[in-house]
Amino acid sequence: MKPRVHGLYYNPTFVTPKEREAVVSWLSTLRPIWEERFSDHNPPPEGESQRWLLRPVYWLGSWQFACLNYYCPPSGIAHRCVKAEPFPEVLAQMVSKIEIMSRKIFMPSEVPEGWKLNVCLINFYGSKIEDGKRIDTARVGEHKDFEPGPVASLSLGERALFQFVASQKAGDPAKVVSEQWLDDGSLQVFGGNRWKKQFFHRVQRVDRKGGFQFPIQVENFETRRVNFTFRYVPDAHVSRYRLLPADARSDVKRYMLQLAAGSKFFASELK
Ligand SMILES: O=C(O)CCC(=O)C(=O)O
Repeated sequence: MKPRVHGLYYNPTFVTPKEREAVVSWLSTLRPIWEERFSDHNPPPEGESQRWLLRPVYWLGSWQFACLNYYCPPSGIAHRCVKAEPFPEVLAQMVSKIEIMSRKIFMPSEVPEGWKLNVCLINFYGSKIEDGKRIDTARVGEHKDFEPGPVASLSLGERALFQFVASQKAGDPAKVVSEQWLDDGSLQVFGGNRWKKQFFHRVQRVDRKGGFQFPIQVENFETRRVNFTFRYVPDAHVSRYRLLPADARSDVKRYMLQLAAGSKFFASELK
């Protein structure tokens, strides 16, 4: 893997053709869901309104439902990560390699005790089809990933323009401090203060030139890129659905039911 600067690594050809084939075939068995940002017990704050996320998602390891708010230690840890399915073998093997590599690349102080890549957010990028029209939703606004330690990102499909940005004073556009086109089959790993804590990151746009399309089971959506971000959440911060407080259980029940329709794991969590 080629270091660009300390804490930011990119390998354009990390995924082998055999791994890629296995991942794409496994992806076609998933039923990603669309989530709404808020819920009955977590309504939109003053000045904001309910909204759908821009894209369908699937989480492995533990699920961070948007309406329970995302994992954000040290204050936002309770009841935000709900036990989800384990990684399929092909991802588990790639993750083991990434963990070994990351431990060599990062300084010990940048890798928290107990760190392992035990959570994965799978984002599906493409176009929503509404009334016969295609609406491109392939982007992510600037944000930070608050899970501790390095984050690893695997990309499949159309290349995406990924940027780290520094926030400016109110009203000024964010300043781009680093950018990288993330190619089909690539791995990006970022960690340390600068890339995790100081700067935000975003996906500015996703190309169309490669002609990629994934047969994903989501109605009214065409997927041209899939991204996997692997993160670390301590096991002690992951709740079983049945042990969530009643309000949280009620807010996410509809998603659990949708997931249960396509997953034995979620069906058994609901029993
Ligand atoms: O799609 C990507 O490359 C990045 C996704 C991302 O920023 C995230 O999942 O936090």
